[in-house]
Amino acid sequence: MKPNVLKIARLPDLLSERLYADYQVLEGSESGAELGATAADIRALVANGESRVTRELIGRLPALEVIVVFGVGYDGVDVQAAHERGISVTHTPDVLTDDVADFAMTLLLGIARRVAVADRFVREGAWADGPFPFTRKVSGARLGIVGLGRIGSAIARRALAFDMQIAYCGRRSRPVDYRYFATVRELAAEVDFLVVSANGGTDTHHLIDSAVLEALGSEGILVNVGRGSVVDEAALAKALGEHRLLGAALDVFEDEPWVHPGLLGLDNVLLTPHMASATWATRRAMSNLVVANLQAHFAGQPLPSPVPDSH
Ligand code: 8YV
Repeated sequence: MKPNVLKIARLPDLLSERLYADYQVLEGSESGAELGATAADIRALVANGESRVTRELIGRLPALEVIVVFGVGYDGVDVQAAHERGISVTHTPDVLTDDVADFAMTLLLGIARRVAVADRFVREGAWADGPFPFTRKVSGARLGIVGLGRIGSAIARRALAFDMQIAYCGRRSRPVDYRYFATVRELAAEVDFLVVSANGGTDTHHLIDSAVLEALGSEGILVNVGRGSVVDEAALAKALGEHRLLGAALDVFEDEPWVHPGLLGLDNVLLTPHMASATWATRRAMSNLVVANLQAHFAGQPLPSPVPDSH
């Protein structure tokens, strides 16, 4: 008999098709309220990086054995509640690192050189009336990275090719040549570009607040490819609207797909729909890793990419 799997997130068709082929798939919501008696037989839950898997949902699933996340971030999953019950949690690290780092540089260059605004300028015929205003130089500028994990380190490697001077902040200093700051505020005061590649969760909630934006200053640019919750979006919209910040480029938002209305009318902000890892190759690799984790679990084999106990 095929094991029962609960799917609570939108997943690429190529992954959904494989799940439907190998498992008895039920589609449900993050509350699980609609499941009724079917909840009793669910052995695996498939979510994505944005999903909320709460203690309540886990509590509704008495036979749950494994939670499989399609994404590297699992800040929405109550890992402690899962581990207390002996439920494993897996995610998809490494396979998306290059794409997210590539996209961070895309956003950084795109907002500094105002590519989206320049595109509109050409399309709207404004060029004939005069040249496009000058933009912000990237090569050689100072870059601050918030969260020097796998993705932050990959961003730093790319930025070195642009001769950027790299600094970072995080929970601890690492054995790297980049300058370390203990707080994000000190880091922001010393850089031209601040790139967020930090995890979400209570530790990093609104880490980028109005004080950090003020430290970054009116010549500073913010880029976020981590989690929307790390940035206080209302404070950011206000700072950008009052030109107390030069620009921001965001791929992630506090309440996706809702975007703070204060950001939508501004041309010093570049907005993309949480697409940093969304290339064909990487979504295929993430899908393969989800399938590999499920197969290993049901075969009693070690999981390829489990979430560690304390994170
Ligand atoms: C999403 C992400 O998971 O990996 C992560 O943590 O945020 C993304 O890759 C992806 O959008 C799937 O929903």
